[in-house]
Amino acid sequence: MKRKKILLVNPWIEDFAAYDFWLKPVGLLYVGSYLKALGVEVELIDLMNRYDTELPNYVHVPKDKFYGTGKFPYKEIKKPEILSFMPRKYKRYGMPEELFRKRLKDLKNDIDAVFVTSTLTYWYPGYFDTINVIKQELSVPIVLGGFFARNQPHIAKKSGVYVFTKTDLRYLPSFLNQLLDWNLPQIDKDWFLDISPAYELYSKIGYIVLLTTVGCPYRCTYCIAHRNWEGMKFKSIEKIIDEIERFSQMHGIKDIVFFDDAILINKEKHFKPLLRKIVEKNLNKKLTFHLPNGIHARLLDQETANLLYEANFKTIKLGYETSGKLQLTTGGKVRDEDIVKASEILHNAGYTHREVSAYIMVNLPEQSIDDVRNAVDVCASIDIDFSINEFTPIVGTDIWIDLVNKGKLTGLEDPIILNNTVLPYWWNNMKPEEIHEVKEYAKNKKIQLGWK
Ligand code: B12
Ligand code: SF4
Repeated sequence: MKRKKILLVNPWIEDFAAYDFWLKPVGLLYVGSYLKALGVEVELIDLMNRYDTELPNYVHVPKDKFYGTGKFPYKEIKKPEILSFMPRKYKRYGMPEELFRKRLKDLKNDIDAVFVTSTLTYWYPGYFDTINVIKQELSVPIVLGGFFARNQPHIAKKSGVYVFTKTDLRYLPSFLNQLLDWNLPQIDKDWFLDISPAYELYSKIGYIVLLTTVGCPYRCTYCIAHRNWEGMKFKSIEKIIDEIERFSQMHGIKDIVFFDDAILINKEKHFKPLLRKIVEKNLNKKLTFHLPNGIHARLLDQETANLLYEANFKTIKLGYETSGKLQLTTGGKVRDEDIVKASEILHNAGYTHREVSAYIMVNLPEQSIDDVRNAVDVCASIDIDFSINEFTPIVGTDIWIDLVNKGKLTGLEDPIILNNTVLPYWWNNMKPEEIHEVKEYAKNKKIQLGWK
């Protein structure tokens, strides 16, 4: 029987700014393992892997900053026409095109199809440029999947390739059988619960990103998470520990990062036992752990915080988003008092502002500058760090639907202009100067506190 082989590609990011704050194409790596379980061979080209050993032969790779994070190599490129009004430079981050083409040439005739992943919707020019290079080098079917493909399938199709919009990978065998005239069987495996991301496909990486759950039971109006997954899934503690041990040894890395949307849900049965196991197995002695995706302040208790500290968690982000009335109207996941309480609990456990930081959003509809300033003041007064992120309306969220109903968006905007950096330059909400001012306010606050 002829062997079957698929190439996985993590595409370029094209944007005004990007930083490797622990980015790994976890979804694509799950797809890789699922394909292997179906008897398909897989190979990976990750254009965003700063640790790729061939990269320094082609481009200057900036040194790591902290815990395996760092700046991507980049090249300035022409802005898409629709962004010509933007007073900033547009860049392609990741592997130089020359090296990408060389890798593809090396593979020629040896693969049956290429799978390209996607995340943020407004990064699609990078996905399309990646696909164009693949089309020029290989003449096999190309499939685009991931969040962008799922959220914006009609735009994804403009790439001229096949689009896969499901999250349940049970649909993969029939999809491939139809596409490639194969005869793959259905397998009795859950893509998330029974399978691990295929980190063995890398020869060198700087950290491992894992998911212990998928989904979120909250319904925040600005977030798509609850529409992204059907219900919640919790991976077994044994499997998570196995992934941590196996992949950290395989790659000799120290940093383990969790991408979960709601890791504290069901904490008595899920996260606490996981933390206890990490300590019991002494993994905290050789590894550091990070939670860069905001956790739920209200769900934190003293025991969890103590366990986090003992288990050597070094980055803890709290989802704060805003102060003021919007806290309730956007879904009520957190109030000021929850953040204050979480901070107390974390300080009791031994944490400081060096490890704990809150995400604050700016430019939310109906948010005032004072809501943002107050949120900064609350964090500063309780000794937790803060970062200000610009809001972006995600198609399909309640906020987006409301904005369309109120005529504040047409609903047909090109995702490129929904980029959070671009939004203030055309959208009639906060002005770029106001956003700049509030960011300066936050910066000065850190200087006053001696944190900068
Ligand atoms: C990690 C993450 C990030 C990381 C890295 C993103 C990356 N490139 O990896 C970082 C920190 C950079 C990030 C930033 C932001 N993010 Co983010 N992020 C996520 C997050 C939490 C996880 C992504 C993930 O790994 N999912 C898990 C995997 C398993 O899912 P998946 O990739 O979809 O894969 C599945 C399928 O799609 C399929 N699949 C995947 N690829 C392929 C390919 C093929 C060929 C096939 C067949 C199948 C397939 O297989 C998997 C199994 O089902 C998602 C939320 C979520 N839970 O998905 C938000 C999410 C993507 N981010 C979001 C947002 C809003 C942001 C920010 C804009 C937030 C902000 N305001 O600052 C910023 C962007 C700032 C910037 N300019 O950089 C939104 C989407 C926004 C949008 N318009 O696209 C999401 C959906 C979160 C949300 N709750 O609303 N984010
Ligand atoms: S913002 Fe967080 S809590 Fe709210 S729905 Fe999204 S993932 Fe869940």
